Amino acid sequence: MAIEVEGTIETHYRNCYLCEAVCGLEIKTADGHVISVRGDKDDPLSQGYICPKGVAIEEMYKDPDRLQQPVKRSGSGWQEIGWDEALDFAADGLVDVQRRFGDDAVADFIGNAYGTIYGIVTHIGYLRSALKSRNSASLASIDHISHLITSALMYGHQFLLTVPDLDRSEYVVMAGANPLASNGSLMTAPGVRDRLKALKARGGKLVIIDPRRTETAKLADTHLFIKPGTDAAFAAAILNILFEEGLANPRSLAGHLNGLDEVAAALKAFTPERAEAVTGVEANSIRQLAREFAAADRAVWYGRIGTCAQQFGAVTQWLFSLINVATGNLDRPGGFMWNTPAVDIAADPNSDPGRYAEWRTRVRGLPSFGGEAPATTFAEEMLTEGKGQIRAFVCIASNPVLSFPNGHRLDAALASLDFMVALEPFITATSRHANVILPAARHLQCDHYELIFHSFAMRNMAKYMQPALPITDGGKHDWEILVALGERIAERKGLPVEPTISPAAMIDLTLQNGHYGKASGHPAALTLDKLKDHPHGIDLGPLQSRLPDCLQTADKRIHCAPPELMADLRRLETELFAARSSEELLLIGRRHVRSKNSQTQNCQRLMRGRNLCELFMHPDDLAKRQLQNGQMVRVASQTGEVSLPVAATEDIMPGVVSIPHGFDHGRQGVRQSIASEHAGVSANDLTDDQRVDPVTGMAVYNGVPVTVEGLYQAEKVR
Ligand SMILES: Nc1nc2c(c(=O)[nH]1)N[C@H]1C(S)=C(S)[C@@H](COP(=O)(O)OP(=O)(O)OC[C@H]3O[C@@H](n4cnc5c(=O)[nH]c(N)nc54)[C@H](O)[C@@H]3O)O[C@H]1N2
Ligand SMILES: Nc1nc2c(c(=O)[nH]1)N[C@H]1C(S)=C(S)[C@@H](COP(=O)(O)OP(=O)(O)OC[C@H]3O[C@@H](n4cnc5c(=O)[nH]c(N)nc54)[C@H](O)[C@@H]3O)O[C@H]1N2
Ligand code: SF4
Ligand SMILES: [Mo]
Repeated sequence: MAIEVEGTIETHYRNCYLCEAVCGLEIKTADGHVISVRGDKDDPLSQGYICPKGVAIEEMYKDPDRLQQPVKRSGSGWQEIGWDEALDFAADGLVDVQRRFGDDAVADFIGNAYGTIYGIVTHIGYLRSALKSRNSASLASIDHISHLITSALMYGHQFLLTVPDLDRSEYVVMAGANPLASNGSLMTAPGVRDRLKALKARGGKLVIIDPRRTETAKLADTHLFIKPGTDAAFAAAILNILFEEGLANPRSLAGHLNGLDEVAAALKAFTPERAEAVTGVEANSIRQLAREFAAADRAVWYGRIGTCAQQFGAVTQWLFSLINVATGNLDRPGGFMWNTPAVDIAADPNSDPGRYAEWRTRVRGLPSFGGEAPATTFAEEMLTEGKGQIRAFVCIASNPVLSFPNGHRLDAALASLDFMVALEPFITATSRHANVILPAARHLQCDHYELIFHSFAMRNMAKYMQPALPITDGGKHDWEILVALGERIAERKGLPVEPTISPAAMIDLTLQNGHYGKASGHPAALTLDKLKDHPHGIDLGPLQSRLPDCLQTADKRIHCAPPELMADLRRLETELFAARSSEELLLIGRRHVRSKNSQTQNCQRLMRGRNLCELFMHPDDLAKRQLQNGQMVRVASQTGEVSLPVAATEDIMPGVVSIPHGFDHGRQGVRQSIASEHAGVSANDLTDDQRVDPVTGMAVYNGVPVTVEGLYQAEKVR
């Protein structure tokens, strides 16, 4: 059992829900309150590790700004209403818009928080099958679609996502990732600092490619500054060297590949000298890295948000995967590997393998992917009149006004809608536009199976968590809200109301039939009941090689040269290698241990200390503009401008500036009191929804041209 009773104090084992590391927590509760949170030393993956955000869960649990029940917006402000009334009102509003303007007039979006709310993953389809709108989108196009499309086109399924097997690697290259701040992404590696230190202790090497000398770069053996947005040129040059110097050796992969020669031929023009001119990395450093990587025993080349959320995100992730393929490091211990999840979404025959460009969006003609539209099209689809215009929106577990590129345009678009519903526990910069807000019960009141993040873990793992605290106030789970809303919409539209089962029951069935399930004959014989008896989670061993069985391409081979990505090499030639002004500053993002997207700024404990929302800039760039450290500056881009203090640092490349995202909770109507006091500005008032990776519609958060000018001196703002 998950609960050991010690007097009135109960101990619960859960996972932290604030980042992808999903650290195991030991939570003590008494009389309906959390009294302590610490790392669970018996969690097989995190082994007691916890960061400051994990500890802050205690304060976040009792946040007084959190909505206790649904609220409806009226002329005189927000009014608390009962669940039945709220759900009827939401369904009426959405169906009314669909009756008047067609099904596609209602859009939906599921954002970041869904990764740690498994019931949204299991039951989002219930709402969508009632809405029947093609304007459905998810986090993919603002987070990881470049990775999904690479897996879909190369391996046959978007969820065949590969992870760096850090714990067994001898040579790790990380580009566009700063796991010491983020704790890792598409790489569930709690306590990553210790894992990287262990790599070095066993004689391994860590190489970081990043326009900023990050916390992770400071730990690395080699750090290469790269000009933002140019990683595709860098990776193409690496592959070119591997092919030209005869260093390519796919080893045991050789029999499973299609098209590698075609890639080699297409990359001939991408020499290290040309890459140097574009990336700012010396040709000799590129050569040395290619040779060392090829010579290393068990190496992995990994890229994350900095190389995904940029103009050539898809091509970059594809080339990175090919570097692993060409050196025989795919599916190899210590290389780029697939997890073998206990609940394997890629193995579900009903899952979308990542169908590409089945249709194109109305206004800009961007391709659909996996049945979804790129979320970066939503503002224009809301603002552009005509048949198919979006006029209502269901926003789930997300704060897109602060997270989408060109957030202030989306802000205006949301204000223009006929109707909006938010599944969200706060009145945020986004949900303030809703007609009705449906707040789910707190994470700690919900059961949870670690469906998404254990699929990217450094070991195969299964963990089910029972609620730590009961739902006392008539609250609902997100999945119950999705079902209740879906049912009401279906009834109103005269569609059949489908029966459903709980997320836990679904997981139980899939577990039993999965890789380690009772039905498979695996000795672990997993069932949900068995997981309930192991509250710290069950360790299912190190990552295993899965080729060729896991492949879902028709010919069961790895497609190295997907035409959709090969075609984009031409854009690389024409756009990336075109001459650029050396005077422009390029904006990139940044993450800090003390903040998580827009979710943690209402927590006093995390907001104490130095202001995080500063512009990082190289001292030479300050001097050129006669700016002083700490001074207020105005940063302007093609889409907007923001004013914030500048912090001089030699850790950032000259010509590059950085602002973290998720700030600016000071807007009128936001009810997050601590966050509003420390408002800061939104980096996404500078990013541009019109400047996306055209292959996928992926948002470009990194490499945004901006100008910076001084406002007034530091004394006046401090
Ligand atoms: N400039 C710039 N912009 C970026 C990025 C960047 O690097 N730079 N990164 C991008 C990335 S990778 C991401 S993932 C996105 C994140 O973008 P979003 O999807 O907006 O994620 P969050 O800001 O984390 O907001 C999550 C919301 O979920 C709500 N929430 C919390 N718990 C629950 C719950 O139990 N149920 C429900 N229904 N809701 C809940 C929170 O209150 C919050 O409003 O931002 C993107 N935007
Ligand atoms: N503390 C904390 N942890 C988080 C989050 C958070 O907000 N705070 N967010 C979570 C989410 S939603 C995600 S998706 C993950 C992301 O996890 P990571 O991918 O590790 O995210 P970042 O820490 O933003 O690191 C991105 C790095 O890319 C660099 N970069 C920017 N542009 C370029 C470029 O053009 N080329 C190269 N090579 N590098 C570039 C940046 O300088 C930065 O160091 O983190 C998760 N964990
Ligand atoms: S590293 Fe991430 S999952 Fe672990 S305690 Fe911190 S916020 Fe939570
Ligand atoms: Mo993300």
